[in-house]
Amino acid sequence: LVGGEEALPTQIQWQVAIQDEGTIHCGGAYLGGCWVLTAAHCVRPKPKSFRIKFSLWMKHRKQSTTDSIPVKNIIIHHEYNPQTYANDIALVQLEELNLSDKCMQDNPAVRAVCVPWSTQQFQPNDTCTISGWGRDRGDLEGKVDSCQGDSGGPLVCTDASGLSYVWGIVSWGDKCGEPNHPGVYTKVAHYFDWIRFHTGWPAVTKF
Ligand code: 4AZ
Repeated sequence: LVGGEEALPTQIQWQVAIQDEGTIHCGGAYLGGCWVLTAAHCVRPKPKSFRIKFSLWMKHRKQSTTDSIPVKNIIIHHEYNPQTYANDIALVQLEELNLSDKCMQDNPAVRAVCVPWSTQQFQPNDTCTISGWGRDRGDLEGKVDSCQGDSGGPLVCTDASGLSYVWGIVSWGDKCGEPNHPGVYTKVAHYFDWIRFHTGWPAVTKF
C-alpha cells in the first residue's frame, strides 16, 4: 500500500498471504471453512506449488500463528482474461487438517469476512480498508492506494452493524497513488452466485 499505515499484529484477521514456491507474492481474504478468495492473476491451476499463511504480520519475519496450509484445489474464473484482467477472481480451497473435515484450527487471530450479495450496496458511512504487503513507496498525491504485491488482497468495508464485507479484490493499476491513475478492483458482489456455486455454500439468510 502507498499512503497507508502499519497494521497491528493480528489486526486484519481475514488477511492471508499466498505463497507460490515459497515466495509470498499476493494477498487473499479468508471466507471461512476451507475457502480463500484472491485474484485470478495471483494463482495457477497448480495447487501443489501454493501455501496459505494466516495471521502473518510482517512479511519478512516469518512468525504467524498457524503453519502454512497446503492447497487442495484452485478455481479460476472461467472467463478470466489475463490480457484485460476481466473477471480477475479465484477461489483457493485449503487442504483439510489430518483426520478432520476442517481446514483451520480455532484461532482468535483468524476471522472470516462476509461476501456481499449481488444487489447489496455499501453505505457512504461504511469504513473501508485495503491491506497487503505490497510496495509502500510511490507518489502520494493521490493519497491511499494499493500497489505491486497487494494483488489478490481485500478491500473490506465494515457496516453500521459491525459486519465486514469484502467488496473488492486488488486487481491492477497503472502506477500507485498518483492522481488520475485509479486502482482497479474486482467487484466481489458481482460474483456472489459464482462464489456460492463453487464453495457449495447455501443462500444467505437475511435477518
Ligand atoms: C500491481 O502491480 C498493482 N494502484 C496492483 C494494484 C495497483 C497497482 C499495481 C493499484 O500488482
